Amino acid sequence: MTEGIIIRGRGGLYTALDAENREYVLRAKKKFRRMGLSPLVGDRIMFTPGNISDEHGWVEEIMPRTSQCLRPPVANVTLLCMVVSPQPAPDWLLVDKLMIFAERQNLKPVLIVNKADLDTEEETLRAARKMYKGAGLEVFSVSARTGEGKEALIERFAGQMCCFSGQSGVGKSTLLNQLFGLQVETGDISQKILRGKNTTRHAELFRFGDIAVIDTPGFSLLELDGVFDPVLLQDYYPEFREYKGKCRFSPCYHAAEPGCMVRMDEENGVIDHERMERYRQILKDCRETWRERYD
Ligand SMILES: Nc1nc2c(ncn2[C@@H]2O[C@H](COP(=O)(O)OP(=O)(O)OP(=O)(O)O)[C@@H](O)[C@H]2O)c(=O)[nH]1
Ligand SMILES: [Mg+2]
Ligand SMILES: [Zn+2]
Repeated sequence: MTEGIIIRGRGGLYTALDAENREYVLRAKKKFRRMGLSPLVGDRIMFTPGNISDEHGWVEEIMPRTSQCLRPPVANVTLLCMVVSPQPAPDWLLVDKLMIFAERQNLKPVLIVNKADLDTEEETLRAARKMYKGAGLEVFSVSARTGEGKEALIERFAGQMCCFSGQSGVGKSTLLNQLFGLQVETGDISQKILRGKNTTRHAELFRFGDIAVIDTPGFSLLELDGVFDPVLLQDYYPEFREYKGKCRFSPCYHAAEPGCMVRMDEENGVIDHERMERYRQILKDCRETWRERYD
């Protein structure tokens, strides 16, 4: 058996790379279906290559996953690269949700503000830095068009399994091309509604030395994965940690309770107001899902 990593999968056919970057077409053994398991892009596997005359070989084993994402469905990501741009305008609620997801999966999130060439006043970059400073989020500025800022990214990606994630049209595929000299298909942006056109249709992994990057289809709606007790939500906000046990009520949801230290610091401008507004929105949704969990 050979060791490999799945780089793409479509219609029950998977492509894997071996250590020498040779590609193999595989199918999953029946036992995986019984186990309720299907191979994902990013999975480390053991496989049998199949003979010359065979159309495909077989995925024999899937190694335990260190993390698993559902949207997009990929495995073993270590660095969740959330990409935003000035155009299409950033959806910060989506970024917040991705961060919650990253915390729940123990992934490291980083924010990439792309299209620096269009962000002439650095408006998007400054907004990002301001809102996510408290959370300690790393923020990178880059232009996939000019290549400005790409060295810092390549340095950060060393040894990581990166997953590009974000709205359609922010330039995930263009960035991949710029960073690694690829020619992945990219699309333009609808000038009328300033939105991407969902050019990338499937997750695909690319490997360069010790860096792996997964390009994924853009999306605009994200449901938080799974149902969880709303009281846990605050644990996924790194900036709330130092307030644990300091509010008058315990637990405190930092929403409308009197004597809440987080809200006090929000009023003092220590905690970002916009991020808090979105937190309250997410908390509300989270409570609804929790209430309806037995329906
Ligand atoms: N000015 C400028 N345009 C960029 C930059 N990066 C990407 N674009 C443009 O943005 C558009 C969308 O780029 P894509 O790379 O297809 O975007 P994507 O995020 O992969 O989109 P989906 O695959 O639909 O999720 C293209 O017209 C790119 O040329 C950049 O840094 N500056
Ligand atoms: Mg794309
Ligand atoms: Zn509180």
